[in-house]
Amino acid sequence: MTTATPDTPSLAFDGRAFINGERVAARDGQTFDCFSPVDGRLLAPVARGQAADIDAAVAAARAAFEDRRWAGLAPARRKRVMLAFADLLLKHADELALTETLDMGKPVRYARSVDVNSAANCIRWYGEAVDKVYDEIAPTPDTALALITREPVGVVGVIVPWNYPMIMAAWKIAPALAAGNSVVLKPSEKSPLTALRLAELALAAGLPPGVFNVVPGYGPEAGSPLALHMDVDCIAFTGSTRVGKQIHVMAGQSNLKRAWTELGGKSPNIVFADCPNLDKAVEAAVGSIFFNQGESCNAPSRLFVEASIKDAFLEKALKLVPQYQPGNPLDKATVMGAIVDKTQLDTVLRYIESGKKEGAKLLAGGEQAEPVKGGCYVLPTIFDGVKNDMTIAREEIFGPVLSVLSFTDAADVVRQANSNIYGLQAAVWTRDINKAHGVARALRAGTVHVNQYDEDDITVPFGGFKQSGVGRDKSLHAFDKYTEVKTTWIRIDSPI
Ligand code: TXE
Repeated sequence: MTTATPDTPSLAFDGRAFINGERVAARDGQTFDCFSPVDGRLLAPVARGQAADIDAAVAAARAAFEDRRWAGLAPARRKRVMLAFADLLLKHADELALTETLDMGKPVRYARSVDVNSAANCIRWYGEAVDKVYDEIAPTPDTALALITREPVGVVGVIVPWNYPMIMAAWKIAPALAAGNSVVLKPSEKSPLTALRLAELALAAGLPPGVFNVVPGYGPEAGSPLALHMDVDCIAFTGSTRVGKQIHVMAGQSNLKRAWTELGGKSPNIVFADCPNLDKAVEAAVGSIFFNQGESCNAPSRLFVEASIKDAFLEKALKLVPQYQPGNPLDKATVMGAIVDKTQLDTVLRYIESGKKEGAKLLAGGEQAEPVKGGCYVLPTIFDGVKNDMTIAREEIFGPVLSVLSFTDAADVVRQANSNIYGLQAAVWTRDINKAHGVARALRAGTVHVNQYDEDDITVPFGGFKQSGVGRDKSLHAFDKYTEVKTTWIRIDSPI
């Protein structure tokens, strides 16, 4: 199936699965149609993977792991393959960015500058780590040597969502592959196309067949068989808290595979009256909730502004809203694109209605838009007067909807911020160093930002407290998920 846009070349999408180094149809030949949220166009029929396809992919991954065709290579060689893989992403950057945009609706400028670059950088970073991370020797008595080594866990199942399809895949496959594992990846049924290309590029870079397999399909049909599989040693998941809980159950019901989950968020962004730079705080608050159409697990969706500066803050915020009007994601000037599909669009609109019904005050947006006919768009939306127990303050909306709340003092805002099931990220804006440290320490979140919300780097761990999940992506901490720690005792009968 090919598709063309006025200023881009036509693209042909291959929706077949990728198993053992080859493109294959689903075992029973079934497909599902992959549509673009940009304008509703059909992009490709995609293999509708089911248990039999997962079995085939896991068997290929297991065979590759057992004969050590990847883990057995010298670390310097594995590093070279991963660096070549990262280079190939950059070589195909325009194609990958356009595919991501058509598949899930984000503006092509960010698909190119953020998604492709971050995914390539992540693969390069873990590739570099392959021949730089050392194991340990325990401080035991002279009579023995105890080696503490990390070994690949085996076959890693990866299930990713649709909001950052390439980046989420890279955060998991890069450390898993760098540690010597084999991988079976199930992308979201809403955005399967770039993952399939990643597998082709990895093979072209020299990754042996069978080491990285991709099976597209629906969650219950392809995701569950992967999470339940008796020959999968680890399952790494990013998605909703609802399904994340099932992933841990499935791991327990089957072979007690290691289960790691990166789930939802309702991140509090706390602005005190002594915020050092109000304009910056406003830009960060507005820009970060509307980036990626609000479809980010770490979006600062609860904005707490100290009562004495709230009016001034909101006046500045409303002036920025017009910059975020949704536009055609294929247009390089667009900064807010399409919601991933009609189902998610309806979810976002339902939340907006609940905000109105429960008594929040709509300051901006609040309805669907149609910058491109047939696409899924919603206006950037701001609610003031939100109470922490309203649905729009409690639940993850995953759309461009900002809930503004107020507070009286540090103790009050920390209590409100923490009274939520999630604990992914948080931010605090103040020029008082004691308040910054005290509040940052009291916030139950995996990451806390102070006087900014934008810093991000592959060197820092990412993950949540509470129901935002278990485990950390990124940084060297990610190796904890994809390795087993082994102790080898060696007796030393010293002749001296
Ligand atoms: O997520 P799902 P959905 C949140 C966000 C969003 C909501 C629903 O609030 O509005 O979840 O999105 C696979 N066994 N996040 O429905 O269903 C599925 O095929 C195994 C936050 O897309 O969790 C996809 O590959 N796998 C989040 C992946 O799980 C199953 C990102 C995520 O889908 C499965 C996405 C099953 N039974 C949504 N059911 C974040 N943390 O960034 C589904 N899947």
